[in-house]
Amino acid sequence: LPRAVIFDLDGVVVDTAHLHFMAWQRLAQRIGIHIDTGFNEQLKGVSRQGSLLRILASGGKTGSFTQAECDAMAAEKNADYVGLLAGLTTTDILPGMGELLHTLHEQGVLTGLASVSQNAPRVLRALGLEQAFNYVADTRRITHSKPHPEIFLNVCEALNISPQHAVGIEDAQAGIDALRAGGIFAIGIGATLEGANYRLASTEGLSWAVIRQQWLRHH
Ligand code: B16
Ligand code: MG
Repeated sequence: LPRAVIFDLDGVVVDTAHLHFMAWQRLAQRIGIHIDTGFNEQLKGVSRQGSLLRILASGGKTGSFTQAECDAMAAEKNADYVGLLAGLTTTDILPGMGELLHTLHEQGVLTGLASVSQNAPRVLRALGLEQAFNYVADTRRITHSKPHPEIFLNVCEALNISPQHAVGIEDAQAGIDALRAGGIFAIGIGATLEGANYRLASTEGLSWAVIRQQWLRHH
C-alpha cells in the first residue's frame, strides 16, 4: 500500500481557481486583454509569472512590457487575490478532503502538500489545515515548476519515502505530467486530464478505500 499521499492545493484541497481568475481578469481588463473561464483552465497549476506571460501572449502583448512592469502587474494581481482570500473559511475545503486527511493520519499514511502557490500557508491557515500535513513544500526552494517533477520529489524526500511508494492527487494537466515524470502514482481530479493512473470527476468520490483499491489494481 502507498506510504504517502501528496496533495496539490488549489483544485484538490480547496477551490480558489475562481478567485485567481477574478484577480487575473481585473488585471487583464486594465491592460486591454479579455480572458474567459475557458482560458482559465490553462492557468491551473501554473506559477504567477507563468500565468501573466500566458495572459500577455493570449492578448498579443508578449514583449510589450518591461520586467519591472510585469513584476508590478504580478504584485497587483496578488494583492487583489490576497484580498479575495479573506472570505475563505473551513467550509471551502473541497468535499471529502478533510475526512481523507483524517483517515490517512489514522492509518499512518504520511501526507504532503505540493502547491506552487506562494499563498499556500495563508490558504491553509484560513482553512484550519495548517497542521494537517506532515510536510508542506516550500515554493521558494523549488526552481522548476510543474510539469517538472521537482516539487513532488522534494516532498517525497522530506517525507523520507521513495516516489514509487507515493500517490499524488492533482487537478491540472501540468501536475499529472509532473507526477508521471517523477514515477508517482497519479490520481486526477477532472474530466479532461490525460495520463492519470486513475481519474475522478470531483473530490467527492475520493477516499482512502478508493486510493487503496486503485493502488492494488495497478501493483
Ligand atoms: P500564487 P496549485 C496554483 O496552485 C494555482 O493553480 C495557479 O492558478 C496559481 O497561479 C499558482 O498556484 C500560483 O499561485 O500566485 O498564489 O503564488 O494548484 O499548485 O495549488
Ligand atoms: Mg491545482
